[in-house]
Formats: sequence, structure tokens, C-alpha cells
Amino acid sequence: MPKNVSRLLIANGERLLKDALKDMGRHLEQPTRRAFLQRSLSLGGLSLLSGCSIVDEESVEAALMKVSRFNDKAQAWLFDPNRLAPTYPDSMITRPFPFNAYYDEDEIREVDEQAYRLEVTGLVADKHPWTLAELRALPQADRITRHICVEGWSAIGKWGGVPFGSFLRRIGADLSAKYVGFKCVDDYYTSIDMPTALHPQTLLTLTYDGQPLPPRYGFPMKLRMPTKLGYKNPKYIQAIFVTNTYPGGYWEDQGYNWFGGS
Ligand SMILES: Nc1nc2c(c(=O)[nH]1)N[C@H]1C(S)=C(S)[C@@H](COP(=O)(O)O)O[C@H]1N2
Ligand SMILES: [Mo]
Repeated sequence: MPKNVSRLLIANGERLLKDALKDMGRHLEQPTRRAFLQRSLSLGGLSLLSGCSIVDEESVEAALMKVSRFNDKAQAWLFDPNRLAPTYPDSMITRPFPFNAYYDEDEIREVDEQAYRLEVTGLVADKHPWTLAELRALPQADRITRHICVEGWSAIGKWGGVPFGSFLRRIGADLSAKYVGFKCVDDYYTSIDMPTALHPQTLLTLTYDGQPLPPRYGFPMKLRMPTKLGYKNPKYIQAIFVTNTYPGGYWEDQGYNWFGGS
């Protein structure tokens, strides 16, 4: 990506942010405003602001959302559908791989393999629900990639499953639609842009480290994207839908940046 292009985008983002702050009037004291600006003026840095107390101000939240949506557009524009994320040798796998969810490990949902069906809805030609056996019968791939969580850790893991682009083509998804959304067994939900859904490293995973995905890592299924931050990678997937209506996400609706590229 040319540096002058990213600089131009950041400069535009800055102008947009300053305009938004001007709109807010004098809600904030000068030093707070300055700290706010300093923390905000980087692409990607915005996603970390959700824990900040000034988010209580409705106007600040509106300004942040404006910039975050600008950030989504910039990231979508910069996203190279053919550029691959790094992959690693077996020896670099992080053991044990960390567990994370919006609840503790003792509340992990156990999904019954026999009763499970993956629902597929929205802008797709073939809406038949999938059993795990049917999904396992599709051509599989595995990859060792790094998972990065905004909470400040990263780890290398090995996931295997169905390349998501080939799955979307198989079900006759409208590949010109804007979003693919995910609903999970544990009430988590998220959504991604179609170019990322079709990226060659995006996998609908059924295995972790060569074994069926254990409950802690999202049995029966996790969408694994090495081009996106951890919270964009849904575990315990119950339903997949293709849509042009912005679906948001569990953390995204609380202020995390929607595009969430790493
Ligand atoms: N269904 C579901 N998926 C989820 C989450 C969750 O709480 N529920 N947490 C996300 C976050 S923030 C991270 S970092 C990763 C953690 O995945 P891991 O337990 O395999 O490390 O799952 C993501 N997907
Ligand atoms: Mo995360």
C-alpha cells in the first residue's frame, strides 16, 4: 500500500475528527480534548477507546462512531484481497492456546453434535441446513496463523476446515452482497465484509491442531480469519447469513471498530 495514500487517509480522518469535535461544542475541558485527540489520531487506535470514561458523553460517542465508520471505509479500501497473512511452522504453535470469550471458561456452551445443524439464510440460493458430517465431507485445508486479541495478547494456532469462499460459492451466495453475518450458540454475533469472507485464508474451521474443535475453541465451528482481530472470529457458529443490511456485532455495537483488520 503506498505510504502517501495512507497518509492522505489519516489526514482526512483527522479533519473529520476535528470537525466532529467542533460540533460538540464545549462539553469537554481542554486537556481532556487534547488527550482524546492524541489517542484517536491513528487508524486502528480508535477501537481501543471503548473503555474510556468520556464515552458517556453522547456527542463524543457520536463523534467516535463517525470516525470509526470512516476507519471502516479506509480499511476496506486498503484491504488487499490477495495479500496473505503470515503462516508459521508447527513448532511455533502456542501451547496451551488461550481461551477467551465474554464469559468465563466454566460457562462454555456444549453443543450436541447429532442435533446440530448450521443454518444458512439471506442472499443465498441453497438454504438447506448443514450437518457436521456434510461439512466434513467438503474439501478441507489447514493453516497455522497468529490470532491477535485487542485485550493485549496474541497466539499462534492451527485451524482446519472448509475455505469459506468455496463454501459461499457452493451455497450460491450473492458474492456482490456487502456483509456476511454470524449468530452464535452463546448469543455472540458479528459480521464481516464480503472481500474478507472470500479471502483465500478465511476458513470455516472444524478442527483445532488436527482434532475436532474442542468446546473451548468454539465447537462445532469457528470462522478463522488471520486478516482480522480476535473478536471478528466467531466461535460456536449457529447461523450464517448474507445481507446488504449492516448487522453489527457483540463488541462492535459497544464501540469496537467494525472492520477490525489487523
Ligand atoms: N461465540 C463467540 N465467539 C467469540 C467470542 C465469544 O465470546 N463468543 N470472543 C471473541 C474473542 S474477543 C476472541 S479473542 C476469540 C478467542 O478465541 P479462542 O478462545 O479460541 O482463543 O474468540 C472470539 N469469538
Ligand atoms: Mo478478543
